[in-house]
Amino acid sequence: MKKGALAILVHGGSENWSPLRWKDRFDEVCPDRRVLLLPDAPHDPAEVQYAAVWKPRPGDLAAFPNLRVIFNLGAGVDALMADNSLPDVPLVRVAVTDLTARMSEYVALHVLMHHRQEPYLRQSQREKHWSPKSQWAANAISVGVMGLGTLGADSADVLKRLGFRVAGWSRSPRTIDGIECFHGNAGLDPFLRRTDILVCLLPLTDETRHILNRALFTKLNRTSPLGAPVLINAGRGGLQNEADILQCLDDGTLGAASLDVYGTEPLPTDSPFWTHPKVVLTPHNAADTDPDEISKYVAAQIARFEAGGALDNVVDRGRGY
Ligand code: NDP
Ligand code: OXD
Repeated sequence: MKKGALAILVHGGSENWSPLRWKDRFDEVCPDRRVLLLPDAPHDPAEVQYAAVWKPRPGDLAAFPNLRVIFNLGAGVDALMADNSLPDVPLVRVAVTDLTARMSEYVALHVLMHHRQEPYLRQSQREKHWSPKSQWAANAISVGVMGLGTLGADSADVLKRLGFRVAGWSRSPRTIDGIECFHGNAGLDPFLRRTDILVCLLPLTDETRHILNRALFTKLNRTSPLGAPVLINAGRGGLQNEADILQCLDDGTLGAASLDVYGTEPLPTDSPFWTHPKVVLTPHNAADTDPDEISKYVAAQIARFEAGGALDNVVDRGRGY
């Protein structure tokens, strides 16, 4: 007998968010269940017990009266939390080794890129002229990671193993071997004061919206070997005040920025970020959600849940992440 249906609602735009690819993967890992690719698949809303979603339209999920669990197909749930009609059922997010490793690759790549002066060296290459500046050691650079959750803690560990002096900042106290841990409002200023490269891996919540602003940037270490502090944001665009970032790059408060996420995505063609000489952009692909891995993760969670087990990585709606 077929079990309760799984509805797929995916609105991504890039290749890994191809709805058909997700449908194929879920058909394979949930052979005993109807997998409905919405909005087009004919269905009775009452048959849907599970939803696997990425940026569904507000109100979409309220249509299913027998929904038991919502699986967000990414780590960040800010888009779902903004839906006032979100059904009051467990909301599970992605926290898997595959995604975590991808984010740590991105963070290591961009920290090393700024540390090793790659933008300057590539420019020199194009100009066919070397004039290398002195290269400091990794242990001369303090990296500060905002967010010490699944992604931040792993990135911090990878950076530590590369030799950087690493600190992290979280909401509640954390202890991580070899990482100087700060937390809460009281911990923010001392965390910023020692930071040469700021990596942001926070979730977007009411508390963190626009936290990356001029007032925060001015508190970063002004005596870094890099000359001026560097910002790397792979959390969410809503964490950053983009006008402040541009002004701070122009007046030297910031030396450079790597941005993966933006207030409006895709980044509008008239954004000054595209051509800014101190900015390195990526298209919100710091850590892609892999349909093969994540469909298996969701299917395993459903199987465990139906056998009476607990769901993993359930979002705390009060905290917003
Ligand atoms: P987690 O929920 O595991 O970790 C969140 C961390 O942020 C925790 O350490 C938490 O503190 C901290 N935090 C939350 N609110 C505050 C606050 N107000 N003050 C200080 N610290 C705070 O999330 P993940 O690590 O899995 O993911 C982080 C974010 O990365 C996602 O929400 C998403 O937005 C983004 N992301 C981006 C991707 C991309 O491709 N660009 C891909 C995947 C995720 P505490 O430890 O005390 O709870
Ligand atoms: C996520 C993302 O949250 O890809 O997983 O942004």
